[in-house]
Amino acid sequence: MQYRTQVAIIGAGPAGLMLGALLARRGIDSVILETRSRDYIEQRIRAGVLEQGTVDAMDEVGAGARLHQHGLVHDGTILRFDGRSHRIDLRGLTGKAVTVYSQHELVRDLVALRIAAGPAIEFEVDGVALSGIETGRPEVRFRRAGQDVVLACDFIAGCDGFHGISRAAIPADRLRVFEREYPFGWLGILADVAPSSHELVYAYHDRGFALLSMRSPSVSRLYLQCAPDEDLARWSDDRIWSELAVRLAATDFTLATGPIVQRSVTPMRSFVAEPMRHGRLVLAGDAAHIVPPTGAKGLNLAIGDARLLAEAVAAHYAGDPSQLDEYSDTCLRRVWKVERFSWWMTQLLHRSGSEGGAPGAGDEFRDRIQRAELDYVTSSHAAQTTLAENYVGLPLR
Ligand code: FAS
Ligand code: PHB
Repeated sequence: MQYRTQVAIIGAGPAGLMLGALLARRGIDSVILETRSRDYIEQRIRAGVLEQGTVDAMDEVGAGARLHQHGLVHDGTILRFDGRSHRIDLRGLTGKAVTVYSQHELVRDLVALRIAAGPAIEFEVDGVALSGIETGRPEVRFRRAGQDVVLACDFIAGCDGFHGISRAAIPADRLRVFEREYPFGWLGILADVAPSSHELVYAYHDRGFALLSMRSPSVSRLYLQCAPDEDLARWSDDRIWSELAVRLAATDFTLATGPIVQRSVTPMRSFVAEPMRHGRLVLAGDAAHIVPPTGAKGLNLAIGDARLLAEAVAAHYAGDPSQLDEYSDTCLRRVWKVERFSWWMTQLLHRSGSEGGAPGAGDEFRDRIQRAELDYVTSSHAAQTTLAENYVGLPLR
């Protein structure tokens, strides 16, 4: 079978779904190809904090109703160390806030919007292969229900995440990769218990980093620093809760516990692939870059790419190819700033040598620098403004 569209989008994650929705708003036809099922992508627990730009994009495409109904607007966030809490007044410092809303809910909203409007999402495809990206007539071949399909298109948007196939379609002698793997990861839990803080708490502790986040007034999301290959079997519910209680301890604070309904270990890396365009292939989201989750940027960076790419593709069809020619450079200028912030937040808050949860023989010089940085950030208006303007989201350009 063969058919055609203007933009073939590989991947139905936040980048691909937002790109498809923004293109549809501009009258541009697209088809989204997804290897997983609808149920699978709508239940995949990942990020939880949306920048204002992401909220604005959801409103622009008409998918913001549930987000405004269930999202939790946060005007501040808390840094905690030595048992003391230091609130960063995001709204007071920047005039902006962030919204706590699960990534899988955002995916659900965008899938529902797309299916209601009609344009195709081909779920559970396999054997996806790109060809002709250096010509004016690229094609995507894939199998759906055992049938071979050829999708002809003008552009291919590689939105298939870090483990997708699109990045590899760029010739190795044209692709430059920049990468840093961190010597720790996050053990994350989802628990049926009301969050013990109204705002997120980022805790620096001798035993390692901990984060108190949330998904709703009755569901908590918490993380603790661990080894990148931590064995979850070594962590009973009691051990998780008691370690979180130690790391999050503060005066006038009690960590409420409850049933843990989901747990996972996520390793951490910083990764950037350049360029984000080769011929008729353009990359967006995790297909091109990864940030450690400390700064809550991965999802938001993916949406930012989709917003820039939709504008560039629309300009191309309106006769102006310049934005598409500049797409990679425009994206990468913002990507590297967000990589820097995510790296900085990660270095600030994670202890060296304490991956196993007990103070190890870490780097004492680095520990003193961390302590000085924390003292500086929590005592300087300028430093807090810098943290806040990155945390609420940098401008697209
Ligand atoms: P995604 O990976 O979300 O989506 C890519 C899609 O492409 C997937 O649905 C995949 O099934 C599909 N696909 C892959 N190969 C394909 C192929 N060959 N053909 C068709 N489809 C294909 N970010 C935060 O901000 N905060 C967090 O706390 C956080 N936690 C995370 C935890 C985990 C375990 C992971 C993996 C990521 C986390 N992230 C977090 C980052 C995450 O939110 C990503 O930044 C975000 O999902 C990026 O969106 P996409 O670029 O759309 O990629
Ligand atoms: C989350 O709720 O998943 C979350 C929140 C803030 C972060 C990272 C993850 O910095």
